[in-house]
Formats: sequence, C-alpha cells, structure tokens
Amino acid sequence: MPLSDFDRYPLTFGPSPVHPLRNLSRHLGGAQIWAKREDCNSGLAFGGNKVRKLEYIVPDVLASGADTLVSIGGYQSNHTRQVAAVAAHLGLKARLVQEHWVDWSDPVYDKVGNIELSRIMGADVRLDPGGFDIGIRSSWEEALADVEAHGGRPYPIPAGASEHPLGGLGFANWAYEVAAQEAELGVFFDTIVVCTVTGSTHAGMIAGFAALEDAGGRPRRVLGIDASATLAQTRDQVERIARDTARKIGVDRDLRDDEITVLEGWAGDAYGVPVDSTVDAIRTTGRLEGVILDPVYEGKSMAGLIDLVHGGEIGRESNVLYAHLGGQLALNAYSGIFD
Ligand code: 5PA
Repeated sequence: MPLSDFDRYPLTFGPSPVHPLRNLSRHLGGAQIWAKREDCNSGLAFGGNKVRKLEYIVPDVLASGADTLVSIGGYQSNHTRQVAAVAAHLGLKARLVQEHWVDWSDPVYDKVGNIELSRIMGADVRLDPGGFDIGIRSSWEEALADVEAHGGRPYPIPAGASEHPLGGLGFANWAYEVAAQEAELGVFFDTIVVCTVTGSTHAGMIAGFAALEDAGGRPRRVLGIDASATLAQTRDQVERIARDTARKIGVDRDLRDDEITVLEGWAGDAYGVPVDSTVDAIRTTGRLEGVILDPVYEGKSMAGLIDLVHGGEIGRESNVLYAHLGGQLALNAYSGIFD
C-alpha cells in the first residue's frame, strides 16, 4: 500500500532543514554539497534518525497496549537515547540494554553524552558486557522476558529499530520529503550520501527513491557509507530491509543491484573507533561550516563523501545531499581526540 496510508505519529518538527554547505563545496572544488539535518529534526532529546523511524512504529506501540519500550545499543547509542525520549514523551517506561560495543578508554564513556540523557529521562539503563553486533541479541530477549516477569508489558524495538517490520518506513518518507524540498528549492540531488550501520535508514531511502522513480522521478544514487567494518552483514541487512520496505510501499518490481550500494573504506577497523580520516572530516566540517559531526557515524560518512569528490567518483556537476543523521551527543565521550 502507498506510504501515505501507513499510520504516522508525528515526533518531528516537520520536514527537516535542507541547506547548502557552500564553504565545504568551495573547499572540495567539485560538487555542490548540501545537508539535510536529522540532527535538529525534533525537540525530543536532540532528535536524530531514530525519531523518524519511530514515527511509524509508535502507532503499533500504542495499539499493542505496551507500557515499556525495550531496546538495545552500545553504551553511547544514539538510538537508545531517542527511544528513552519517545518513551518519556508518550508516558511509557524504557528498558535499555547498553552493550560494550566499543573498546574506548575514556573514563566517562558510560556516564556522559547519550547514556547520561537516557538516565535523566528516567530510562532503566542496564550495562551489558556483550560486544558489537547488529543482529538480534539474547541480552535484549532476556530484557523483554524480565519486563514481562515483573508484570510489565514490553514492546520490542531491536537495534536501530532496523529489524522491526516497520523500521524502513521513516526513511522512505524522507525520500518523499526530499522530492518535495527539491521542487521548492529548484534543485535535483543526483547523489545522496548516508552513513549505514544497522541498515534501515539507508534501506528506507532506497525503497522511497525506488517508489519515486517508478512514479516517473529521475533516477539517483544513494551511497551508503559503512561505519562498522562489517560490510557483508551490513550489506545483507540493507538489501533485505530495502526489498521488504519497497514491497510494503507498493514497489512492484525487484530492486536492481545498482540501487543497493554500500561502500567501505572509511570505517577503520571497528565500529565506534574513529580513524584519521574521521577526525579530519569532523575538523574540516566544523572549521568550514560550523556544523558538528560525531566520531562514530557522521564523521565516517563525511570522510567518504570528501574522498569520493576528490577521487571524481562524485562528479563536478553533481548536487550531493549529505544526510546528517545526528549523533553529536557521543562527542562528550570522545573528548580525548580533540585535546
Ligand atoms: C546511526 C545508528 P542505521 O543504524 O539506520 O544504519 O543508521 C546509522 C546511524 N548516524 C547513522 C547516527 C548518528 C546513528 O546514530 N545508530 C545506532 C545506535 O545505536 O545509535 C543504531 C546503531
């Protein structure tokens, strides 16, 4: 069925802002770079990409009669912070499994930034020694069972809300929003650059743009930048969620291989650990634009964008839309990088 027929519970301010990054474009000497800003899309705990995904999940939460959202991420998960905010907003409880996804030595890594905010918002935050994994985790299943054993009614939201059946719809909607903003601005973004980890942000975009293309829109490239150095698993997950979301919103053909692109080269060796190109990209964007990126996600995707323009894979005539998905709160846990 068409996307507009799915229930959506508004959690954002409306369409997120789109604006040119003129200094960065001049500095790169090639394509025209613009940003679409999910980092300021909502008044709920600084917003971010998960708030958009949750807009399509909340109607199901409310219909289920659940009283506790149960989710999972790393200690500095942006996702769990947004789940905590949405729970507070809806008058529900949040139970969050925060796993040891990253070996990072900052002494306040499990105290400041995202996790601090989740605690402020009243979430039941539990640290867990498990390492990085975007799949379904036993610690999360145990948390669901535990809530139930204590008389609660849990609602399961997997990592990044990606494996949720409705997890791709938020960013399918993003594609429609982009098309409307293009019409207003008189610009066409031939290339979208997006960070991808649990996959449903990128996958939702692929599905949404496929639907637009089938309705007569011009084709474009959606370039996912891997940020966790687990390319095969990420690509599989993106592909699966993209196909499923496309089917859900009425795309009645198989997605082409060229519609599903996950590029590697900027993640370093591990999720959550920035490398030189990440830090350079953060400094460049901060210095030239006053726009702040984080060391886990957006610094890596911006490093990819910069190299792709330099290398000519993104051509001089391109209009590029950089999806800024949020994540700055984690900077507090990475202060050592910028001493
Ligand atoms: C995250 C995810 P996907 O997980 O949908 O691919 O999005 C990647 C991404 N940018 C990009 C930011 C700022 C993000 O927070 N974060 C996760 C988290 O736990 O915070 C799901 C991993």
